[in-house]
Amino acid sequence: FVEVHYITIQQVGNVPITKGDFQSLPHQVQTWLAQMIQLCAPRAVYICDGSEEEAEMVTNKLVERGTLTKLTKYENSYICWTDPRDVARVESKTFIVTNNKYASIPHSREGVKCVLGQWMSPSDMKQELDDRLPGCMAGRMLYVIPFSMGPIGSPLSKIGVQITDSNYVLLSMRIMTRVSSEIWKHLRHNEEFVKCLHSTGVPRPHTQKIINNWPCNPEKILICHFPDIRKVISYGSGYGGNSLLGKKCFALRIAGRIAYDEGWLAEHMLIMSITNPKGEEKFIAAAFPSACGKTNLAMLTPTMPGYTVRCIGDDIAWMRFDKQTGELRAINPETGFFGVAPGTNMKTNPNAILTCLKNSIFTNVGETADGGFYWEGLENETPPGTEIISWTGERYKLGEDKTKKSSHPNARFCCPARQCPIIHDRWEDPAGVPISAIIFGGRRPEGVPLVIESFDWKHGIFLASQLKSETTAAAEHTGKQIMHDPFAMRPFVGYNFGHYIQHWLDFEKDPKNKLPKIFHVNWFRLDENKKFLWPGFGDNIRVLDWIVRRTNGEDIAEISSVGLIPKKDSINLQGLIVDWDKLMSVPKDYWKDDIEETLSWLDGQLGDDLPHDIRIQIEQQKQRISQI
Ligand code: GTP
Ligand code: SPV
Ligand code: MN
Repeated sequence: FVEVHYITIQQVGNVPITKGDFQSLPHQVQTWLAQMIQLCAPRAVYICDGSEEEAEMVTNKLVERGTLTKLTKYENSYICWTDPRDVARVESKTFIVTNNKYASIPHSREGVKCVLGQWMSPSDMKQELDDRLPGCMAGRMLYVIPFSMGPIGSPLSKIGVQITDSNYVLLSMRIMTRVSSEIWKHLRHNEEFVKCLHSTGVPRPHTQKIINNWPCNPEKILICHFPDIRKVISYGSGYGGNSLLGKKCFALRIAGRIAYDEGWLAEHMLIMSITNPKGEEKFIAAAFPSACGKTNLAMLTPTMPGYTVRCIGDDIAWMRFDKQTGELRAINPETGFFGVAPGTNMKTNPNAILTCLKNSIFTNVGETADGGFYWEGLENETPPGTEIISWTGERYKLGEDKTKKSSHPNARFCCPARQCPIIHDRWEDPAGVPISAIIFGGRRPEGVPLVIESFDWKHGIFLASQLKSETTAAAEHTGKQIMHDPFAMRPFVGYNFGHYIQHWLDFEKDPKNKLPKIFHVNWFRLDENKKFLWPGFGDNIRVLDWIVRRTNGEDIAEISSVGLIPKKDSINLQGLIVDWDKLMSVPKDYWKDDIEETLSWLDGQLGDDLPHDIRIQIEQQKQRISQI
């Protein structure tokens, strides 16, 4: 065991730079860093270079401290149990800050609480931050993480710099984004970068007890975005969506606003390709709310012979219409998967399991006595009697007590995308892949058929605007309520949602744009015994096949009051026992109520910001339903 002593060669104010050359950083970074160092008052500063040695040093430190435990069954993989109060995104503490309130949120009707983003004024936010940031890193190391969303140096990519006092965040950022000192070279020409400040909000000496060696400050969590100046400040939480700022904060909320300004799209979407038995490949993007099936669809193992699926991304897509060809080209700005662990197994998603067998971090899952991971869904792959240590530290033997839960329902694996057995060889292509179809979907236990195709672009945007889904453990909502989640972007949009919908509608105005077909899917419809009517997972290829054939113009759809639906027998159901009529029915009473409720919700939330085209769509849908 060799102890490394760093020689302090630089200081900012009276804070030593432990590693890295502050003076060689791009000027605009130095200026911002100097201010943040002074404000947060850390013990020292560590400028990350993205190297393996750096990761090893930080990992060892976290293992020594007990934040991470090595999983001896795999290579370079670790388990982490958080403070049980810090396990999901906190939407109620997430804000967008702009001078003009209505740049951030729509003009909701009087008395309606806007749930499509929360706004705070710059002066109120300043007060909140003044109460939190000064000295917030006292006694801790401040890490400076240069990262790129998208391939380094690509014209579609964006650069960020995250400051954090959490080394768990540093390790996770290394998996989820491209962290490298190369980044600095691309900033030299005064290039803009997204400023990301993160603190767990636990300066030393501690005034509160630290649970599980997981510093956090749940009472004071605040995640705020300043889209005008491309800045994010996150305080009090170490959980993924709150702390890995490249992900939802930057790649959706800030990038969404940049995309609005520049004429492209930043979406909560997976990107995948499907190759049919004839060898024809099509790319699709799909948006489902959190924990509603993106990762699973992006890497599905087809149950239909002759089909191949490849994965480009599982959570976020940046897309723009090519000026020359008019194609919609998509890139995945991330480099890793931060996926829902429970439910993932060799049957539902073997590719995810195979991706996370090395170089991975598992958060709030259970551990087996022989140093492996365990979560609900792995019952059939783990011998009964295996000793489990749950994420809350409880020990039990598998199969003995069915009430025991090994993992938090929002437990996550974090693993490098390049390890995915079906990662597409063009997944890092800076030019992106051409999208032929866009799918929206949610958890709809009732009334909503397996698949609907939109009549046209406007109707597709209406389908996306009326998206609803049962709430999941990915955020702090309790119970299973059906919630509106337009475009699967309710928690992630960084500007006025009315402008966002209009932005989508406007792509139709340029005749050069090759608009992809838009679909709505529902894997989650239940029968009267609360059993899924559709097997899902690998069998979803059957629906994707139908969708791809529709993009080729095959005559396999018929008109219903909610959109085009498959003609009977046009979806390959060979080998399945499904109740087609129940799965595909469009019950009049359900949809009559649904459209009324949708209108009242959209009108209440968006008021006069609800685009006129959507009001027309709603009227047309009402007409069609009345004619059933
Ligand atoms: P985020 O990472 O939170 O954005 O979630 P996600 O959209 O990637 O969801 P994910 O693929 O991780 O799925 C979440 C949960 O839905 C898991 O527990 C899955 O087992 C379950 N699930 C995914 N696909 C299907 C499906 O086709 N049918 C059914 N019944 N369940 C599914
Ligand atoms: C989601 O909640 O949609 C996620 C996980 O993908 S998080 O990184 O927490 O946002
Ligand atoms: Mn997500």
